[in-house]
Amino acid sequence: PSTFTHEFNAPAFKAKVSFNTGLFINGQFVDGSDNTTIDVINPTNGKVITSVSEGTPKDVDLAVDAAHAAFDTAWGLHTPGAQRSILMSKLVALMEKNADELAALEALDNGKTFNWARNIDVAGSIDCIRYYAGWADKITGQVQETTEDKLTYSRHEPIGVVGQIIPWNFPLLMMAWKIGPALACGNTVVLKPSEFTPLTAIRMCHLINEAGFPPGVVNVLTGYGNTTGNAISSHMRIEKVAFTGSTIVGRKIMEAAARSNLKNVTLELGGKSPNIIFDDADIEQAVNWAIFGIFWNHGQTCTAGSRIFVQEGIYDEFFKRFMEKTRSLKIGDPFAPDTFQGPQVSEIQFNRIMSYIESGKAAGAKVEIGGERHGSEGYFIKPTIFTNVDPSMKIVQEEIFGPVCVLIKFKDEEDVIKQANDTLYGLAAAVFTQDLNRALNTAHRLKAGTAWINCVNSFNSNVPFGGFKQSGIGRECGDYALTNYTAVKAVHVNLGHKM
Ligand code: TXE
Repeated sequence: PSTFTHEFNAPAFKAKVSFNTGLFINGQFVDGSDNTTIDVINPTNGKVITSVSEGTPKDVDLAVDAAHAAFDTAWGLHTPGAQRSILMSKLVALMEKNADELAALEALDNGKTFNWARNIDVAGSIDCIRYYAGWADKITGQVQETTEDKLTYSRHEPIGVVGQIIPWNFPLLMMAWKIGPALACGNTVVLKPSEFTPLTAIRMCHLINEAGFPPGVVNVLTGYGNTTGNAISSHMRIEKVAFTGSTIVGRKIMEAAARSNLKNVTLELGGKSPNIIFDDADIEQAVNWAIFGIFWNHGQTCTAGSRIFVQEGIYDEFFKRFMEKTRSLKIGDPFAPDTFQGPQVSEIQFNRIMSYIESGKAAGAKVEIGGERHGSEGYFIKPTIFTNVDPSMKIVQEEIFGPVCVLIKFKDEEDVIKQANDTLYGLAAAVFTQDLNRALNTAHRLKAGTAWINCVNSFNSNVPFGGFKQSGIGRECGDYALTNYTAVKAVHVNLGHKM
């Protein structure tokens, strides 16, 4: 397989990085069976960074074979939880050792800033694997009291080979959220990163080998969704699939699972999250969080607070400050220390977002700031604020997944809760107020899997995450995720009951 080599020369990271970029099957880096490759593009300038092997359905079969062999001999019921925990902790130590490199790869490949990548993506991934390393030796069933001549208990067994398909917006973090609970519970993994951002997943495979995981426990196939991804979701010998990505593809995953072997499905999908700011909010904090809510990660966050509802009494002041702060955001090189926003991930996403912006303009919404590309090369889009919107507009209903928000004035609690819940999504919601009753009442009435009070886009490895409505099925993170990766078996032992 080919080798990726890059000389980083950023203030925070100066180093020459080089590693193999093949498919990772049974602990080896190999070419795809068709010998084809996928170009990896640098979103700051549209140029090719490197190319990686392209997986095919045949490669998925090979990876599934390796994962089954590992499950049957070296992992699953063959490795005590404590041993899994030790290996996962070794991986954590290696991730810490290579944290700057992982952050630099993420910045290069995805376009997010090195600082955010280091402090959120990489730090969060390390925290996640550490958290699940702690669970690996604490996964137990229960004893059920039945009758005195019988012993009945349940075992929480690993499922077997699990498939995981992840997106490009948080490449490393989504890998950690997926492999963390799967490995802790004793499953073996066939994972496909996004074709747009494969580099950190490949680098992780090197660290997985270095940590000493048995070959075949983790297999990573770079490849496209409709081939490699579809081969995973429709595979007859994969018992569970976990997916993060668009709602459209989420449906396809579920259909493929239903048509093949009825594998378990968990889905983490899109959102159109409301961010509600009441008159009594701490205005400076509300502005700062609202900025972070929508513009952080270039709006490419499933929980992005893309619909900002501001109460009448505070609206004009909020608007003024929100505009000022938006104007001050620095867009540019992800490796420059003061950059807040880098490029969108790909040309496809750039075009998609620009067409949403055009649709907003055509429908009569007002662009208060932004609404156009930044610079002349790469996929940069200026932070964009729309006002004068109505609920029928696409920019109010659909997930844009870019630095674009709509600002909507509201009257009172009833009014805003009705509007906030008027969406087919239900991933997250935020409310800003100093009134405790109002904060909790509103948080409880919002139809969303996460409700933030006086903050936005805040995550913890031990807190469940997932969507209501069409934002998904199942919960990741916390002990909730363990149930996605265990099969419960009831064992009945006859202690003397005669027939
Ligand atoms: O996502 P896809 P795309 C949303 C966001 C964005 C839109 C499109 O609104 O604008 O999706 O992004 C794999 N069978 N989110 O098209 O296609 C694909 O290869 C199996 C929200 O890039 O859903 C990749 O690995 N797999 C989101 C993964 O699915 C398939 C994050 C996600 O890509 C497949 C990303 C198929 N038929 C996008 N087709 C979030 N919830 O955070 C594609 N894939």
